[in-house]
Amino acid sequence: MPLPDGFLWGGAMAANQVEGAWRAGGRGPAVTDVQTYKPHADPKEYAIHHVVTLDSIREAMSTDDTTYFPKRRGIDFYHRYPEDLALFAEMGFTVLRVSIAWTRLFPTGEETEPNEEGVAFYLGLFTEMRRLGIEPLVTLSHYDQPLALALKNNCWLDRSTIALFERFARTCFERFGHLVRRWLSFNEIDSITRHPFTSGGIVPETVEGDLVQAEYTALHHQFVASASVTRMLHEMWPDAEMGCMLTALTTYPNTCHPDDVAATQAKERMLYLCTDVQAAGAYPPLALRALERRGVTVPFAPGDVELLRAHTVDFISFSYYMSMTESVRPDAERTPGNTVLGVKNPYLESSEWGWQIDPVGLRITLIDLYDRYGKPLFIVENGLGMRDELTEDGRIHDPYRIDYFRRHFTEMIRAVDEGVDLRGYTSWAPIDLISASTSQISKRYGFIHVDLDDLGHGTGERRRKDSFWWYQKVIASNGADLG
Ligand code: BGP
Repeated sequence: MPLPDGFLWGGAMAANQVEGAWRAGGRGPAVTDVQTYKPHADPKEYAIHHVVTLDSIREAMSTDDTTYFPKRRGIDFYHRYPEDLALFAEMGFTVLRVSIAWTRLFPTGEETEPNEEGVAFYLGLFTEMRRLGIEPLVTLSHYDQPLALALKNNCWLDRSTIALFERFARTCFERFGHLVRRWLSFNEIDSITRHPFTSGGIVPETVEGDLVQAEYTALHHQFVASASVTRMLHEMWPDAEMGCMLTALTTYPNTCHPDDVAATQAKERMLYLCTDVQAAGAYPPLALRALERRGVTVPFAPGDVELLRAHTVDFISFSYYMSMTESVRPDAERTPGNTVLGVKNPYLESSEWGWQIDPVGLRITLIDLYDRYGKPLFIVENGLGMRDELTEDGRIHDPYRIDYFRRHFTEMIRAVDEGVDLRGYTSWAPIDLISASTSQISKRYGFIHVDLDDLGHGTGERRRKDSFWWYQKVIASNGADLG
């Protein structure tokens, strides 16, 4: 069965992983600016670059170095976006997911008026996208919390950040709302419990008391902020839509032993907590009890429960790269995934970075989420990070990437055929960019190659890979031709 007419095809990226120009145009420092690249890190080390200390932050901010701070330079999308957008349009994109860097608009997060140079940049970006027939799908918060807030009060740990985020969101809706109709509040909002600095601006060593409590306190503040800006968007732009965004860490029992099944059930409950709150409007009782048993108290303020219930999202988006298993055996072999360490599934292949490739898992995830919430879905990240080789004649043959997408699209279409309401798909990523967890570019995701190495050497030249032409054909056929 073909995908519905109007199904949106495109790609996804994040400001902190592509823009570069970290001090241009009045941008203030973000937490991603202090994430270093450790050239000899074992590729299977995951999330190593999310770990910071006050000393490492101070040391990072004492230098303008961009060699070992790859997110400061990205792929220079800030200056090169017209060329990149033209390449995306050549593939036939009808949607492109990007994020707005909070500190381009509010350099410390606390200014009362936005930085007009930052506003002008995004106005230019979204206007050009619309000119090319590409709908912007915009993430408000994609890992680049204001560093000033992190150092001042641990950012999202402090409830005062909600009002600052509301000011940022209101500015975005006022200045870009005529160009952007689909928004996402927080990228992988669940990830704050895995890397609190990147997702919440929390510097672990400065947290008094239990770090897990701090993570869930900050997560609650983000839930409140998400519901608040959802209400704001609907008031300002009644036809616009707000989505939540989940890391779909699809997990199977490692064996049919009831203990493995029970452990998987308990894990899945916490994996769905964020969509339960943002899409269904409340913390499920069993999740609250699980938090309580962990010694975590959710800091509800008067009005929070009513706000969360009244202002749920219009659609659910998620990232899906891999799946994993859960086992009660302490000696079970583990392998990295997307900022997680899961028990290895013996039936699946792994990428060089250890992520287990599971196309059927995408269908399982789509059906699970639609079954659970009955809201429209949007796949906003899916892709394969691999090392690509340039041939003598400057070509990049990436059959492994075509195979990954072909198998995932096949399962995605099967899920739609089973009745899932899927609105669109943006691959991660349409163009090579800086990896979130390792700050490498050598972990290449794109249909477009960027001539840069992990330390920033190269021309930055863009080259179409074989997968570029394949994806162009897939989009032209609305998914019917995956050959
Ligand atoms: C997700 C992030 C993206 C992207 C992706 C790939 O967690 O939302 O920003 O980075 O993971 O992971 P990585 O870049 O670590 O390979």
